[in-house]
Amino acid sequence: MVKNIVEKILLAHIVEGEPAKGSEVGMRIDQTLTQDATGTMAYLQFEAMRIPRVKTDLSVSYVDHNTVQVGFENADDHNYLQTVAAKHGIKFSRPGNGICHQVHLERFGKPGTTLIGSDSHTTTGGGVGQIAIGAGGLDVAVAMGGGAFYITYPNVIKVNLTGELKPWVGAKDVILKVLEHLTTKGNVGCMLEYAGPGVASLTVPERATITNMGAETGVTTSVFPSDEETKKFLKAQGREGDWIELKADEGAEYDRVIDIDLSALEPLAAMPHSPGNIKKVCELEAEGMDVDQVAIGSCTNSSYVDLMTVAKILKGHVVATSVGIAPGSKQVLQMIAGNGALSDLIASGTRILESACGFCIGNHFSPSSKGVSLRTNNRNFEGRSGTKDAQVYLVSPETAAAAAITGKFTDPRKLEGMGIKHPKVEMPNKFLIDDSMILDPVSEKEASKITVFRGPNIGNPPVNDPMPDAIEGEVVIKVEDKITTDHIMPAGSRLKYRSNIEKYASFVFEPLDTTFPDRCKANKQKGIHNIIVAGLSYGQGSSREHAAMCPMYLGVKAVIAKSIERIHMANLVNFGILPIFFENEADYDGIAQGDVLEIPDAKKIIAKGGEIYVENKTRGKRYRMKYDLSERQKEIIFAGGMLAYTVKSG
Ligand code: MIC
Ligand code: SF4
Repeated sequence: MVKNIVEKILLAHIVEGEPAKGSEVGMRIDQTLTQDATGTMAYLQFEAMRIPRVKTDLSVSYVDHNTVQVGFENADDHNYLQTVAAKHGIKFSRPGNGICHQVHLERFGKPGTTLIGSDSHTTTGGGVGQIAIGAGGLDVAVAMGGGAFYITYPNVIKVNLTGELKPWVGAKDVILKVLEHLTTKGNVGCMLEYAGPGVASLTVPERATITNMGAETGVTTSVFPSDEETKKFLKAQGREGDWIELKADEGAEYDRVIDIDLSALEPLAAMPHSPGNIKKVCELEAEGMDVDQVAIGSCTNSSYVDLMTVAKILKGHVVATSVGIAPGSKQVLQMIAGNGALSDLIASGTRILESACGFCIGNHFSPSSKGVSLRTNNRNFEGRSGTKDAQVYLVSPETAAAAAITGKFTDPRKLEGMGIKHPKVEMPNKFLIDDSMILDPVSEKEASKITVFRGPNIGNPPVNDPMPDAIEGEVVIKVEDKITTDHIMPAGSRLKYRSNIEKYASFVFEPLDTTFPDRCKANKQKGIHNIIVAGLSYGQGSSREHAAMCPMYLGVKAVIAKSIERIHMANLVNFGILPIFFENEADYDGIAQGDVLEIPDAKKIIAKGGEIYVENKTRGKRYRMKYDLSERQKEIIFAGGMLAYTVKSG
């Protein structure tokens, strides 16, 4: 059979279900990764499964999100993560070693394998030819225990690349172009496969920028072939032995093809407040906009070549605005320190930030009020930067550096006219390899000697009751289209409560309605079910399972939406919240916050696969609904969530 790359990797890993487009398949997972903000819950859930040692080929726990801090919470979490990793066979990447996706690509990503991670940008691994997928922490815990990971067998979209990038145009501009084609909604259940003669001209770190931000389209993941460039990268990382060739067979089929001519691309930007809001940088320049802040880094654009490019552009200039740079990993930071580029950056007045997520997750370096911030990361959701009215634009390192010099939105191609030549930075033939910040776990024999550290911030994962026969309750909130997990469960200054669900739950929907948690709690006490009504693409963005776990803790029993994004949908199921959809989207308009809704016999009907209706008791209306749940997912919801289900089914 003639196969594309996605099919090749998936077919070699499917352990359950039929590989038919749209149906659920379970796949074997070779590698897992977690980061600290989602990791504590993932490991608490793993511990609850009572499996002594991970069963994957490789599991790595990274600390990169909650690093800067006031108070004891983050440091306590780090201690928990380090000890739990040592005990259960997991490698531990210490704080300071870098952002999980950057470090994983450098040191562990392996073509032809499967990786899931409790972070939506795990897709970065596609740059090295992995099927790498973001998932909720509980799914990662199950995979660490040797369980399958379930996805919808995908439609595969081929992104056919021709030509070569012109100077001043970067990999970021490629993915922004893809976002212009695909937008941020309507791509659930698809995977992107890059192909065509243009692929060979992109290095692995450039490919990883593209697969990283593919997450913003809502596809399950994106993958590049594994070719001579991949071999070159792995060799430079001292891992040539991990290389295999991976290419689509001649005549392989795809569900859709998107053509992108790299030579025709121009510098692009994603405008506030969505990564899919694309405009040409030259048009924004024409508006004469002042830039208040530039932030360079994040898992999208913080590779060695990215930072060297910026350093060369800034060399000999003093920045005209506030500029922060966060190198993606210790490897990158040490290399630019060793060759003098860091010194050039410091001389230019840039503020050197830690090798961590930092500004991207909004836990420091927030812009000024209404400030225009140009950032090289992947998300510009409203308020995510920590400043509610900031205007965040997502751009390439080249465009960010141009603004750093001029203090205005500037097409980087204009720098030539200012005497700044395009710096052609090559990927090094040898990276600086030093894994001393990655701790190995102790042997199985020694594991009993390790005591897992639990600070006062670490609570037990909450448990849910089995699903009630009927759902009857109040619409506690009605939200619009494209509500992100940053709206549902804000990060930034609230991040340090990720391990303390009782506390963190008091911030659910904080950016939209601060009364939400108290209203939910009052209903819960009275035995009234809480119901969320949402528009299109509900739960976009991150993989944080807290966006399902905390609403569950507050007594939310159902989300009624026009559509729900993949990872959030899986998280709702994992925490026993029923996701159902309007058969007729116009019915959304007829429901208001405060309405009393009933889904009679919900459990019985869903078990049988029958037709389901929501009755609006307040308005005397009845709406036809649909659901898309596999038999496995139904069982999980009936049990009250994955933890209860896993324990029940042994
Ligand atoms: C993000 O970029 O939104 C995060 C923070 O990395 C999240 C994970 C989290 O919320 O902890 C993600 O992308 O999944
Ligand atoms: Fe960290 Fe930002 Fe990447 Fe999320 S998107 S993993 S917060 S750098």
